[in-house]
Amino acid sequence: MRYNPDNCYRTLFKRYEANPILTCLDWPYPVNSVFNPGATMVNNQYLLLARVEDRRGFSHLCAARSANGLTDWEIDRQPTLAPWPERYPEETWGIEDPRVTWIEDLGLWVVAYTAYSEAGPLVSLATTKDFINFQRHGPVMPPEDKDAAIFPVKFKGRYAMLHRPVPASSVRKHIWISFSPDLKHWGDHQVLMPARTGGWWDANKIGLSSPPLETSEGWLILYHGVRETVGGCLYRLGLALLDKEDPTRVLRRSDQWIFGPEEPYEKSGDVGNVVFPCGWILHDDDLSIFYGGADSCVAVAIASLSEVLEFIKRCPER
Ligand code: BMA
Repeated sequence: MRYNPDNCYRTLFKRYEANPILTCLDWPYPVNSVFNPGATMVNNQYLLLARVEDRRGFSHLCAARSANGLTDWEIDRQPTLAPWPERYPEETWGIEDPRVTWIEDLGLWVVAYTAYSEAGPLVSLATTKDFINFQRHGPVMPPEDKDAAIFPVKFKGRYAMLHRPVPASSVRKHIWISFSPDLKHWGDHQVLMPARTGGWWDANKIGLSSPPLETSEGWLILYHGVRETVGGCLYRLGLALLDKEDPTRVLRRSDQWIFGPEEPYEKSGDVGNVVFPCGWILHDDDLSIFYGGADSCVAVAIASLSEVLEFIKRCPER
């Protein structure tokens, strides 16, 4: 396959000039780092549910709210959702990387997060109606599995979830889709989008970034590809499009990454060369991704959704 310069992205997502928007210095209590936030709108405010790493190395989730999604963040004075290992032993080493989905049917947000158990990372769910009180639903995927998010609607009466299991017997780690009648019991597991092989930027290991976004063209998927190099891993982002009625069908997938570590706050930090969004918010035509930079801070980049859709429609069919 040839490289097609006509379909090179220029800059789809433009960084906010005052990035990063949140760091550990903004936190009302001592923490090591603040990154990989889930995102949603609550009462007309942007709400980021950030992963916050304490100085033991364990993470919890903490909410930050702002009217414009850029400045004047009000941060909860204490952890919003803290690991509860006494009751939920899978949370022994913390909870990480929340993806937040509003489920109209239930009148609830579902938070899919990584629980870091002694047996490895796994997927847990919690629901909330206010980001103050949460109901835990416990683990829904055994270890090792992470990068999960729920679709906001049901398909033929079933919820659907994207996630990324890690098989012991293969170096390749793909994005899977699974279905559930009740958010608790999951089945019909299948590979949705495989990691590529060889020299590709997204060879061997990929994972969902933000939750699937419903658009006029289908479900827009933002995912990360992890490239292993002699200098360490590079986390970059690609796009895909799924059929609106049948999310097991991948319609398009970008050959090129569309966003990668370029700025100092993305290239250096606790884990350098990482951009890692767990949420995005659409406002009119503005699509904002909220992402962790180098496992240390939170930043935002904004694209025009219509340009993103124009781009993905020019990407190869699957
Ligand atoms: C992944 C997750 C992310 C993290 C990334 C880079 O496996 O743990 O939370 O940002 O690695 O360290």
